[in-house]
Amino acid sequence: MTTSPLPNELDWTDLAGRTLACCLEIAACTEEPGRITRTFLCSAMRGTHARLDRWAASLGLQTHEDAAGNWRATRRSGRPGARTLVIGSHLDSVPNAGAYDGVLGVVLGLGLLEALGDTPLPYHVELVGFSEEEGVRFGVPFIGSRALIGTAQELLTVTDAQGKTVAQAIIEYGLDVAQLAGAQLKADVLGYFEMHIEQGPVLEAEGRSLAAVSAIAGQSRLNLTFTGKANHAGTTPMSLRRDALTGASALVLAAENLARNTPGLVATVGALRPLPGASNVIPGEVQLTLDIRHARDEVRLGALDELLTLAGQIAEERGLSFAHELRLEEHATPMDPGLTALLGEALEAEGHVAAPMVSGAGHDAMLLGQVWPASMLFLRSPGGLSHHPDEAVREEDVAAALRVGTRFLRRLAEREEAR
Ligand code: HGY
Ligand code: MN
Ligand code: MN
Repeated sequence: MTTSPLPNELDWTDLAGRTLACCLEIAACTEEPGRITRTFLCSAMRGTHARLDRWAASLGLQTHEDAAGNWRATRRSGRPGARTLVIGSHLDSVPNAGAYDGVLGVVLGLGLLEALGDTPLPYHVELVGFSEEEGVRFGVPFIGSRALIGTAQELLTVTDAQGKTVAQAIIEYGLDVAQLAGAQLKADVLGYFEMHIEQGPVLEAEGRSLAAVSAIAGQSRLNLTFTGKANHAGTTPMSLRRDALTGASALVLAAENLARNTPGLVATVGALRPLPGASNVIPGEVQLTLDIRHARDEVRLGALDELLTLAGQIAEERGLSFAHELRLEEHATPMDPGLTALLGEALEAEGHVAAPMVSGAGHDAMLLGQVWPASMLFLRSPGGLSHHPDEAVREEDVAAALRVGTRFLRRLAEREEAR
């Protein structure tokens, strides 16, 4: 079926247009008027789910929201003993986000199910819009996908900036936290498929619409704290200062320098907060975040070790103290070779290059890939931009993804029938 022609009566451009329109309607579901911000179990998630429900209802899909706030839609197979294919991505966003990171993968899943029409499949499809992947509200990402694989329980006591726990957030949103274990997908899963914007410059530079993903880079996310002594900015001689901000700045530049000189390594300090934060007070404390990623775990962990050692030396030289807290450690996750090969066949059947690429961004596929075979399809990011309001995706690439995804699901059906 990979090479058999796709239904040409299907208007793929129209389907792509409706996919993009749905993403833009969901972009209006935000907790910050004037910009796109949708964090874990914020009220804007209700409108997001309602919009997805409307498309799902038109396809006759049963939908529900699980106790972790994941949006779930199910397409049942008529085959006895059928396994389940999970298709998904996340519905939360970073602050002041674009309209496509995460959301596009969920809406494309609906588009694929529409393209399939009533074609019988020898497997069930579970479409999931994960409630939380970015880690913005609680500082720990992947709450939604961890609930699906049954590892979210240990997060229930993590607190947000207001001191509220994950459990309280679930209860306040109106969900039953006692049912969290029930969010775990216990079906016989044949695999996971996630479609996502690349969020980087590679596909655009290569003039490619799409690519399969070979592996997702491992990542470490930490909170760091340098502590010195606050003092008067006007009366304290430079030689007597214990300035936490200049110490932290030395580490920030060292992290950049190390990453610039280590092929494939990226290091980012995304947040830095000097305290007390007044212009005439020497910062006595600085809290900052560190995000380090690499496709090979040994390189990432070696770089992290080097920077933490350096931070201790900087603190000692400057009369500061240094502390760090590991918030996230995700190993590099290879995508399933079998599924990725089928995706490659679907790409080539549509005239695309099948050469897979590494993902520098983290995805829910990192978590599901710990339990089930996972695969990802990237769409080109114009300008290589993401986590930014100007994030975009081309309609022709969305149409291409719908065609390739449809071929992929049909190829999976062939493989399941031959089992
Ligand atoms: O940060 C990431 O890698 C993803 O966008 N959550
Ligand atoms: Mn993101
Ligand atoms: Mn994402």
